[in-house]
Amino acid sequence: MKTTWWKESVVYQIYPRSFMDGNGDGIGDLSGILSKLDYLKGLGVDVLWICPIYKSPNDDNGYDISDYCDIMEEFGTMAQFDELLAEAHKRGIKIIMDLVINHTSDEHPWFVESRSSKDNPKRDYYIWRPPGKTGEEPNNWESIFGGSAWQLDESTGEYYMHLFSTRQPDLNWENEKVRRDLYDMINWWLDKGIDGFRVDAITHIKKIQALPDLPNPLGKKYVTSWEGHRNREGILDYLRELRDETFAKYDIMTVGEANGVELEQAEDFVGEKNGVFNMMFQFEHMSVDHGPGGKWDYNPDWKLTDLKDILSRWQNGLENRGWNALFLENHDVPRSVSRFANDKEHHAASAKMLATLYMLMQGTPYIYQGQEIGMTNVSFASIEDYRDVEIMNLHRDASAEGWSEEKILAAVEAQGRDNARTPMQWDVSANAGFTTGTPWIGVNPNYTEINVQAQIGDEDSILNHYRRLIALRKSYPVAVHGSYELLLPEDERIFAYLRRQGDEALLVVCSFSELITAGSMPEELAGCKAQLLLDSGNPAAQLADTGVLPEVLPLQPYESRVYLLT
Ligand code: TEU
Ligand code: CA
Repeated sequence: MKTTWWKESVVYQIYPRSFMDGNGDGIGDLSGILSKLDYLKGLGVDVLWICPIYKSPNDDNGYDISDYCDIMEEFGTMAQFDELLAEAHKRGIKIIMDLVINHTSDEHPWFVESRSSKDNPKRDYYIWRPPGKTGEEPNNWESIFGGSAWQLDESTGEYYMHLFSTRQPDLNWENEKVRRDLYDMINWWLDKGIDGFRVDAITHIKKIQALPDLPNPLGKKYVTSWEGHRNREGILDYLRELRDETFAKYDIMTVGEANGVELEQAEDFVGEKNGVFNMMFQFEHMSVDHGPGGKWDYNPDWKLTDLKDILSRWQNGLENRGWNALFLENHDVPRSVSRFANDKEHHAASAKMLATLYMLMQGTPYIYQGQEIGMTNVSFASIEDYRDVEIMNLHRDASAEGWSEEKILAAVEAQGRDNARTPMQWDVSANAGFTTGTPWIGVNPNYTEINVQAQIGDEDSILNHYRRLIALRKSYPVAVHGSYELLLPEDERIFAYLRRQGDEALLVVCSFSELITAGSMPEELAGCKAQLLLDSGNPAAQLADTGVLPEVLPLQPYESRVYLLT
């Protein structure tokens, strides 16, 4: 029986390595997660998405899997996973796992066999090609993490494809045996009773078969290769097969990481009738602050109207057709309060406002660990302090191109993935209460001010604001199911929208301004009966709450308000 519990759910994303260390070795683990289940229950979330915990040599922190059916040693044992699942279920919390099936680790037995000889039965599990005439790579595709997408394997003299790190060889989805083996593994996990999957990098599984060189107008050594492998023709055949052989047989939730899928095509991916996932992550709003040079070219002068356009297009576009996955953060992007608002003078107001903005849109909200306390970007002193393989590669390539160390550090500080991977800030004790040992990556020094302990008992905190937002979604179905209408589309300071269902409407008003700002309400709304359901802790707003929506709302810097209009 198909149900849609996932529409009413709020998901909390855990990056296990940085969440909570249970045994003092400096690395977060399963016993750490177990010890925080009551915290998560108290926050009110329904589902945990746990980033990869499978056996892995950790070239990309678990996204390089060497055994899909075993647990990474640093994280614990399968018995501990079973206990975690049972304890979560006892509390009414579901668990979805990360499903990484575009590639494996180079230590996966399939790859070890595959590279052993050209006629090994597993050779065709991966994508092998002979070198070009002068020994060069089979084509000019660039890896998503920089450098060539091909690695020469000395022993057989051929190259294998890796769209991510050299230690993440891409599986060959053209090979039916590969697909069968993956489906068996997926069903093995589903039979264990997990509640679904977040499906990693899934739009890259289909490569253009000829593997052609791509246009290279700038004469670079390797060229951005999306055209060759992102959401290519034929991918839906594989995705539908995947759905039918696995997901469709269970009452679970699935969310695809769907880089490169445009709204026009979203119905194929998440359509109510024939979609392959329940919902998907689209990433358009994650490049709103990218300059012409792309991700590493941060543009602090990004425009609020661009953000409104993107989010509103997806809100309206999927209405009655599919379902949105709502997010401002994950383990691959900078912290939202540092990126989209003011993490210094207006830290708390900013974090609450951003929460209000996205959690009340139509879709299923995802909270990334630490977001609920307003964790910020980190600024490490040297490149040595960073751990991410993508950052290491950037350092290698950008240095070779002549970037100064300062320029590289500034780029990493603004956009690097390690911003999201510093340890969770639990309390004011050493290492933010994350570990009694030496953490695998430095703790953000601002943990003495920004931490769970400081916020949990403070009614006015960011953490309690998140709790109230989650509760609000549960008490007002309009917050989950209502239609979405953008207000004040041209305004560069205020993001406001309406949600409507039947006679009920929610009005959400969020200021992105550093200054006190007058928010002029649309004529048809001014004078409506309005009850202030939530504000970001501005006593003036509460005093002025007369039960009627004023024509002009005087908003404090980064203030947000939610009104129920009847
Ligand atoms: O990411 C896939 C992806 O295409 C991007 O989000 C990419 O990580 C980003 O552009 C680089 O900054 C997924 C995972 O979320 C990521 O952590 C993994 O590294 C990647 O797949 C490989 O498994
Ligand atoms: Ca540990």
